Amino acid sequence: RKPKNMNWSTYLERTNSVGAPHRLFKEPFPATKNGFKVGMKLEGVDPKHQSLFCVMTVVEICGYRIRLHFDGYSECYDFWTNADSAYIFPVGWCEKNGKVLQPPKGFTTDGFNWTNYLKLAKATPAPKQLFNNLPIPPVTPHGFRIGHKLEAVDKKNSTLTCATTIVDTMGDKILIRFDGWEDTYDYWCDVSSPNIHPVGWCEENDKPLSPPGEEYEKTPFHWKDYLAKTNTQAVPSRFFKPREPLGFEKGMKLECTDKRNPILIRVATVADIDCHMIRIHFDGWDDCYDYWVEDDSSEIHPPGWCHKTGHPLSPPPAPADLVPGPSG
Ligand code: MLY
Repeated sequence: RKPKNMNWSTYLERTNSVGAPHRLFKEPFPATKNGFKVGMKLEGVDPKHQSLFCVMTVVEICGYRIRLHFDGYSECYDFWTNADSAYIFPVGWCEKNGKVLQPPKGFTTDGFNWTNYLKLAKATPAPKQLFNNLPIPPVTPHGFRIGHKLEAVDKKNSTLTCATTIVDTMGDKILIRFDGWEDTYDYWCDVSSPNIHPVGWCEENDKPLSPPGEEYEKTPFHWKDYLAKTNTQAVPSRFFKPREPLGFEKGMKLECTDKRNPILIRVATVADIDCHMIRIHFDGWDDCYDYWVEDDSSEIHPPGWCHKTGHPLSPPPAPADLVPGPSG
């Protein structure tokens, strides 16, 4: 038996709730079809190790989403992303844009070359016109420069604001690295991200700053000395123009990827709001599965997104007393 399509209007009526309005989404529904095909190769940022640009292959398509595989690596690293991801690029993009491309497993950076590799693998590169979200150089320079320092939220430990350095840029995005820590905490963000602040922001706002590395666990940390010692500059504070929260409200319903099983998109509710962060509750599931996402996350969509893009939507599980017993 095929599961019935979730009927949003009936569900909103029955639960006496509203869907998240379209104006809260940068692009409520994709304007183009997902043109990727299984087997196409491309370059992309490793979501778990964001300083790395890697060789990837499209291995599955579902609605407007694609599953990407790292060439030569275990499929346990595969991940799902939207077809309009800002973190995927056509073959050759890294070379053109001065980024180091991590070759497939088994190749050295010097020994890898796309032309030979595509021939060898008898594979096709994903056509350039499929990438509709490539970084564009900002018209007016945003002022965020590689090597300059700032304070930033550690997204893996979101209570911490830390001393960080810009280690890469593309378009209006910067790559943040945590001073004194491995690059596994690195993340890309917009220059307008509410997660980044000028040097001195914590002090001004009476918030603790996580200092860079162990040597500052005993001696107090002062930006002025640290900048002098490391011979670096702070990003001038005039360049910080954090965006406003988008305006989600408690109780609004939406569709959200389940990060524990990312093939699934589920019916969800905004359970709580804290500035630009929203707590996602999956309808019909225990609160223990709730988690926080940024309000501009590409993992949340207005009601109807799955239907419009041809993706299954996992409805709330039926309450136990409505599930037919073994006898039907
Ligand atoms: N308890 C965690 C905290 C790590 C924080 C790293 N940030 C600051 C980049 C740990 O030690 O792994």
